[in-house]
Amino acid sequence: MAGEGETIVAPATPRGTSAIAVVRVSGPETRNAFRALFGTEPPAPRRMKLARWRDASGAVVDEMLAVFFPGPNSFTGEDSAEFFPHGNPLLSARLVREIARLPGCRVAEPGEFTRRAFENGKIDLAQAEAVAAAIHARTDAALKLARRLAEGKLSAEVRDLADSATRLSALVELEMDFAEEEADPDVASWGGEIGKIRGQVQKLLRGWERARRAARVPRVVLCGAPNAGKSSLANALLEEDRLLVSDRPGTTRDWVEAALALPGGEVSLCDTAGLGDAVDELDAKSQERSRALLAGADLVLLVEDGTATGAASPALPGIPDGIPVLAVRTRADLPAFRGSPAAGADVFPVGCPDGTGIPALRERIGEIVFSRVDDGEALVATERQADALEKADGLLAEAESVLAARARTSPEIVADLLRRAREELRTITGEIAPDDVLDRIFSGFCIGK
Ligand SMILES: Nc1nc2c(ncn2[C@@H]2O[C@H](COP(=O)(O)OP(=O)(O)OP(=O)(O)O)[C@@H](O)[C@H]2O)c(=O)[nH]1
Ligand SMILES: [Mg+2]
Repeated sequence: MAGEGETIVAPATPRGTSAIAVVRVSGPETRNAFRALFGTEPPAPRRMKLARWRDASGAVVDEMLAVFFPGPNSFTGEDSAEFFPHGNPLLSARLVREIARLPGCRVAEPGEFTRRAFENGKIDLAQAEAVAAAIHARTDAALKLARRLAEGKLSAEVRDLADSATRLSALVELEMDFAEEEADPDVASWGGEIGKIRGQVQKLLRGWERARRAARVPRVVLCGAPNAGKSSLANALLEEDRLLVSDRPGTTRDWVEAALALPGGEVSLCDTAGLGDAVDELDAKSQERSRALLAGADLVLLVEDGTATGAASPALPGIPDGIPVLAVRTRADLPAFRGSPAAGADVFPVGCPDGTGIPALRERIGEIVFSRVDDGEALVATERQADALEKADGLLAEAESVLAARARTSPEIVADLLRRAREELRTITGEIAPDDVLDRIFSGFCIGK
C-alpha cells in the first residue's frame, strides 16, 4: 500500500464535535502544506505555533496550533506535522481535503502512519501492534499489556530466543562437518538447549492465556423472576433509559447487552427474560436463552422484588458453580420495601427510579470482575504473536523428538528445524514480514494512526 515518497494526511480524532480536532500529515510535502495553508514556512521543530489558515481569497478559515516534526526524529521517521483546528467536523474534513489536493499528497489509509514508522525502522512490528492494542483496549489490564508491548519487552525476549536458536543451529551444523571424525555429537547438550528455549516460549504462551482472560470484557448477567425489576436496574446502572420497562411480567424477551463503563474498564451488562413458570412456548424459549447466558457469566446479579412477600426467588435459576452472585433487591424507594434498606455483605437494596444504592452496587461489580483479573507479567498481546510462538514451539518439539529418536543420522534435520523455529520467532518483531501479513495488521488500525 505504501507509495514511496507520497505525503499522507488524515484526521487523527473521530468525526464529531469537540473542542479541538487533530489532523496529521507525513511525507516530503509536509513543509509545503504549511506554506499552502498558512502562507509561512513551518515553525521551529517540535514547537507549537499559532497559525491562521486562509482560503484562496485570503479570508481566515480557522486559527489553530500547528507543530512540525522534521524527519528522521518523528514518529514516522519522515517530515510530519500535526494541526489542531477547532473540533468541527466540517473544518477538519476541509483541512484534510485541502492538504490531500496538494501535489504529491493524498489521504492516508488505515494504520499508514504506524506502518511508515515500522518500515522506517522506528518501531518493530510487535510495537506497532501495541499502538492498536492501546487504542482498542477496553480494560485497565489490556491497557497495561499494550504498554509493556510498546516498551519492547516482548521484542527483546523474542530476539534473545531467536539468537539462542541461531547459535544452537550453528553448533549443530558445525557438528555435521565433523561428523565423520568425531564419535558422538553432543546430543544431550543440544537437547538441553532446545528444552531451555521451549521453556521460555511456553512461559510466554501461558502469559498469553492469562492476558487474554484479563483483557476480555467481563460479562455481568442480570437474572431473576419476571417483573423483579431487572430491566429497570440495568437502566439505572447505565444511567439511561435503554431498556423497555413495564409492570407486565414478561416484558423482556430476548436478552439485551449494553456496555457499562466502570473505573476498572468496560463490562458487558446483559438483561435477560425473567425466569419462573413458563406461561407459553415463547416464554419457555425466552427463559431457555436466559439460562444459556448464565453459563458464560463472570458475575450474576440475582434480582428480586424487595416488596415481595413469601419466598424471595421461587425455583431460581441454575447458576453454574464458581460464578459469583450478588443479590439485588429492587424497590428500596417504596414504603412497602421489606427488610433493611442498608446494603449487606452481598445483598444490595436499590431504588431504580431515584438511583438509591446504585453507586455502591456499581463499585462492588467493579471490585468483583476486575479483581479476578491476573495477567501476571504477560508480554504477548495478540493472536498473531501467540500463533508464531506456538509454531516455533511445535518445530522445537519436533527437533527434540528427532534428537531423541535418531541422534546419529539427523543433525541436518535438527539444524533445519531450529532455523525454521527462529524464522517463526522473527516474524513477531517483523524482521521477517511478508506484505500480506503487514496489510492484514495495519488495515485493522484507525485512519490517522
Ligand atoms: N418504584 C420502583 N419501581 C420499580 C423498581 N424496579 C422496577 N420497578 C417497576 O417494576 C416494574 C417491572 O420492572 P421491569 O424492570 O420491567 O422488570 P423486569 O424484571 O425487567 O421484568 P421482565 O422483563 O418482565 O422479566 C416496572 O413497572 C418498573 O417501573 C424500583 O426499584 N422502584
Ligand atoms: Mg425486563
